[in-house]
Amino acid sequence: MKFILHVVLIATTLAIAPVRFDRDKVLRVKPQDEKQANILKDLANTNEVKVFRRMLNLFLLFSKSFTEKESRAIQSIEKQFDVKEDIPGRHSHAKYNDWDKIEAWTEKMMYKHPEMVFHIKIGSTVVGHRGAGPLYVLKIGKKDERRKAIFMDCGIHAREWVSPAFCQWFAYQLWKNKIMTKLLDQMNFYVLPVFNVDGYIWSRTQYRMWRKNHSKTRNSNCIGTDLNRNFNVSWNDCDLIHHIFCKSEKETKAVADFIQSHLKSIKASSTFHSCSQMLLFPYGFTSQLPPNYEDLVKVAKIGTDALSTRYETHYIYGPTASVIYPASGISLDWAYNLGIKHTFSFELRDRGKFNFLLPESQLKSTCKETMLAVKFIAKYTLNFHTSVTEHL
Ligand code: 0X9
Ligand code: ZN
Repeated sequence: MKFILHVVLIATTLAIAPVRFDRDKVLRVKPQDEKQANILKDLANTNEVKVFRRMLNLFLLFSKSFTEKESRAIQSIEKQFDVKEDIPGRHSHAKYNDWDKIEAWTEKMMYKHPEMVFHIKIGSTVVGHRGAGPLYVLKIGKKDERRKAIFMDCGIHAREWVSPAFCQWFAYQLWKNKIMTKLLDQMNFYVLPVFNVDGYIWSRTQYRMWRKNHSKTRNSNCIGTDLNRNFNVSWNDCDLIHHIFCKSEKETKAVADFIQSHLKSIKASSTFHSCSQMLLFPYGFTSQLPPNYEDLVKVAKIGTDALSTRYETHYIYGPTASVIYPASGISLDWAYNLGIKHTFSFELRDRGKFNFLLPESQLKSTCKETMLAVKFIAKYTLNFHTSVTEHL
């Protein structure tokens, strides 16, 4: 069993200077017995492990000497912690694009396919780059509002860069891929390329491992709320713990309002995260199984089988609470409780090596394999709802 711990030694930074990771270390540690494994498990369960220099010896005690290959992998992870300046150049589907490029890309999509791509302003970012900006969902498909539709969102968690990259790839593939073009004849897609724009900008420019949005939390000096704990589902206890309230965030409210107002047409939804190669479905807030559990298992099984045919990437699937961990306020459960009975959540590549720092070299292959699962879910949803309507 291997764990990667990123060890933030001391980050002394000026308030607005990007957080540097030059003196940080990434340790790949192989526990030698159960006791060591348990200590590491506890540490790995925290989102971020901050360890001061004098404690480093404790970790080094556990670590074996690394092979050359492992050391190279570690160096490559360490390099990625360096926050880069905005990279000049064009938008690319093989790269992690900055927000500016993604914004410009959505405009371009509209101009390129004026009959099929529409901007829908659902709200605004809180901080933005140059002040708050609009938050757009791309409606892809024919104008008809009554058509069956799938809602997809990417980038709810700032540091999971592969997720917005997938939404961009998906939209681009709709015209490249015959099956997708055929699906577009019959259904629409609502694509939110970056849910958490402010967080994404922060992660791109200041702090690579940022997860939440960038709003000021009520009654606290903390910045940021986890948008995937902010949906109105199973909120009684969370209220007391986090001193925030459900749908407190502008982004959550914008997305929730949009989905609610399009509920007649939205038949399925998928949210894209990284990492750990999982296809999850409800519930996260309880260990009870959802009423259409068998159906969801079937879709998840075929979807992940399809995904693995391309590069043999292995996914596990199942209810969120048991497969990953119990969590309240997640978008997946909220959408399900609203009546969208085919709601899935992808935790994209990888599992355990690069984690949130998936190299760009893996971007295309990740997107290509994910498309296979998404295509299956879309086809399944369409058939399911067509046959349901036919039998009414
Ligand atoms: O903690 C989360 O919000 C998700 N894991 S992540 O590492 N991407 O942060 C899991 C929550 C439930 N599953 C999803 N909605 N993906
Ligand atoms: Zn996530």
